[in-house]
Amino acid sequence: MNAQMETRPAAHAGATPSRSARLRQMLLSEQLEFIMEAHNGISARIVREAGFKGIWGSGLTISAQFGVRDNNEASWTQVVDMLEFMADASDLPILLDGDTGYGNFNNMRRLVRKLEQRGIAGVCIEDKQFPKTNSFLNGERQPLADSAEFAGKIAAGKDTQQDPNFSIVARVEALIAGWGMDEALRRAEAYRRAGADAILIHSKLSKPDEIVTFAREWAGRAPLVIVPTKYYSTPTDVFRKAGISLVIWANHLMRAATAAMQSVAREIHNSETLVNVEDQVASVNEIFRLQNADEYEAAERLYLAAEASRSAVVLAASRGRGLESMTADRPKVMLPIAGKPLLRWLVDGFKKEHINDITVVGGYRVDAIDTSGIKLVVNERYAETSELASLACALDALESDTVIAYGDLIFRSYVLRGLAESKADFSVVVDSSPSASSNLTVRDFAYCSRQDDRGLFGTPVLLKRVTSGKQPATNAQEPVSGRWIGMLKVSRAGVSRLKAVMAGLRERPDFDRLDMPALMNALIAEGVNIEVLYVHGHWRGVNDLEDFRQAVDFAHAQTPFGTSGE
Ligand code: SPV
Ligand code: MG
Repeated sequence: MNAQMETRPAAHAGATPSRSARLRQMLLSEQLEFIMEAHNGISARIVREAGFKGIWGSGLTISAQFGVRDNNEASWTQVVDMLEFMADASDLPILLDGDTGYGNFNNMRRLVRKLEQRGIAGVCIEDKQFPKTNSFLNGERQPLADSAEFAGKIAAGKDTQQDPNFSIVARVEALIAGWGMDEALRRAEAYRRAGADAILIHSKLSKPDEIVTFAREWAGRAPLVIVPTKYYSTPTDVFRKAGISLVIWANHLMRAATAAMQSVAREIHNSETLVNVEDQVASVNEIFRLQNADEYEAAERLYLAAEASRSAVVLAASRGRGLESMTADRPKVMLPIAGKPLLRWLVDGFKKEHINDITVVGGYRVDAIDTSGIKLVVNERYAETSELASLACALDALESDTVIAYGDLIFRSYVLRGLAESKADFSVVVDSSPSASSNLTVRDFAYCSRQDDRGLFGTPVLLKRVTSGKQPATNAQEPVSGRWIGMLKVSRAGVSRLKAVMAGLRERPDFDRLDMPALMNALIAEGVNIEVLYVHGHWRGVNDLEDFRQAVDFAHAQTPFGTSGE
């Protein structure tokens, strides 16, 4: 009526044997083997790291970690869900303590199917009645199952399993319930005949006498499994000599954790400080390690590369010429605009575009810069240097897609989004609105390969040069195309080119005076294409009091309900 008892694990040559094959091998091996209790994912991993070859999915300790009794108070699906975490956390074979099989032969069939689906290597069922009680609680009062009915349950399980190596261990409770040795042997033989792969003979005596006698009478008819919780002081060699196959250390991680938790909880409660326990508990890093946090980081680098590697450099070292009256105690980027500092507008804008790695180069009153959410580097020589000296302070850390921006910008979000999404190695935003280039007090005029006729959609436009200082007299041959707004995007591939050009510029005696236009012009001179994204307004830079006033108006227009602007 049942499937033939497998005697050889079906392992594939060369491959690691399956979990079920490994458990079967432990049952069949000549030497005494050991498995250790686990009750959740982390304890399963700890069992593996200690060197054990298998796990006991203890009914007692899985119940206990849920905070319920070992009386089938946790449902069998809750147990199986926990086993899945345990199997994921450790590649060891798990032998589930399946209590009574959670019902009759039919429940057993479903249990075996579900355990196989979740990679569990075997199940042990005991010949008591559902719902069971732990064997060490009033054992004599516990009714045993009818042995024929229980044999049918074993057979049903064996007939259901798909994997020939899945093991069913039959646990004999006759000694626990006080039914005597003969009944124990009779039941064990009935279960062996029904197809059990091994017999667990349980005893609650403090000496191993019962199990040694049983093993002698049993005489190796099938592998024997024991749980020496009560006869713990027995030298392990006694089990070896008795011919036991597998020892289950059934509850010791739960008991160890419980003692440690009680003592630490008490200590922290009483002392109202962590200082006394810090060296006695596992470090947070150890918990991360057991959770395999490193693997997550590696996967993040692999799969979130595009998102994770966007960065920005913000040039914010200057006090701000023309704004001296407002910048005695702070750099320009910390001036409040509609309720928050200029720099925060910029940082928030970057974060909205998933640019989270933001390096701000400070200089003047760097102490006043709000550093939340940014990395701050300092251009110590800010007073006698210009923009490229500040950029150089952040250059070494650059390796991903990077937006280099002036610190005094506010803009509509599409302006940055377009730049961040540009596929070109180098790209800039140029404002082609007439007002942008008509103010001759400003700087950074851009000359491009085509003027913005606002119908350029899809046609690439390249930057030819950018002038710092005042706009030269209008030249009919080369009209100004607009104003560079102060944002340069460099792709990951372009970063090494940028570094090489910067290295060349650093050789120049006037490096300390060079600004961003000088960098872009040097890139162009080296044959680099800088793509232009035209916008038509929708941004403000703050260079003087008038800019500041306009930026405040602009910022108010960007806030949903028009903040007070304080
Ligand atoms: C368990 O670990 O849940 C067991 C072993 O069944 S014992 O608690 O000894 O019954
Ligand atoms: Mg149990």
